[in-house]
Amino acid sequence: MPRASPHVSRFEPALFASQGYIVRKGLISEPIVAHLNAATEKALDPLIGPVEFETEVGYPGAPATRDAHGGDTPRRLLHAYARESVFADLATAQSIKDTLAAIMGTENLYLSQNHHNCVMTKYPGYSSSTSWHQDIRYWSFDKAELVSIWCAFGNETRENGALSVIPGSHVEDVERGRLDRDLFLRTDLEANQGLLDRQVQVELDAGDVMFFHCRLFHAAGRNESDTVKCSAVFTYHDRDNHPIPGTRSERYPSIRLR
Ligand SMILES: O=C(O)CCC(=O)C(=O)O
Repeated sequence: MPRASPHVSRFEPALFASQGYIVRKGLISEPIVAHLNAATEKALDPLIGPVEFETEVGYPGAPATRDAHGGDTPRRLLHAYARESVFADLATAQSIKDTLAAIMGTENLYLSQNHHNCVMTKYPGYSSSTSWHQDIRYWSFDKAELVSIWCAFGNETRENGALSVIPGSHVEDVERGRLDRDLFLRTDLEANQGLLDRQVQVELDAGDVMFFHCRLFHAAGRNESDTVKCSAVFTYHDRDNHPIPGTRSERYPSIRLR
């Protein structure tokens, strides 16, 4: 039984169970956010790898090739945990751990180093939009029971490409045929309109952290503002939920949260 924590209200686990996400406002303090932004700026100019470029995902709006105008636009600064201690400290912060323990119902928590574990960068002009999907498409684990955090380093609005979510979609049974080849929700199908009608925009302020279930459908638009939007994303699982051997989810060992 997870211990009671001053960081978590008693309503949040129930809210997470029904919605598939919660937002903890101002969980990360202003000085830490300033430090996260400074470390991110340092990693962006000159660009420090490993990086995923917009061209690699090929989502709507992404430049077609690395030679194209904007082709060198980063989408993710990968391996955030290993970059600078400020990122590792965020990923393992007590307030994050307490919230995860409350909503996942366990103290035996592990941070995956495989996929996510990044700073998402969304650039004006060259960023892509991300269609409706569940993050479980990236993962190969015994159970579809992983939780990610999304920590905003600045304000996230519809204009600069904030996330939208479909509350409660993490418990929906969505047949394979309702998803496309790449496991995005097919917006052309009548069968999906009811789900899509439930979408809500999640606007965040700097230091807010969204916790979301790996089966929650979410999407995001392009950045139509004139400044880059940055946010850290980390994913956690419980000790008894193992990555499938030989898959990308098993490539690097998970880090135990102490
Ligand atoms: O900011 C975005 O475009 C959304 C990213 C996202 O949902 C993902 O990479 O799983």
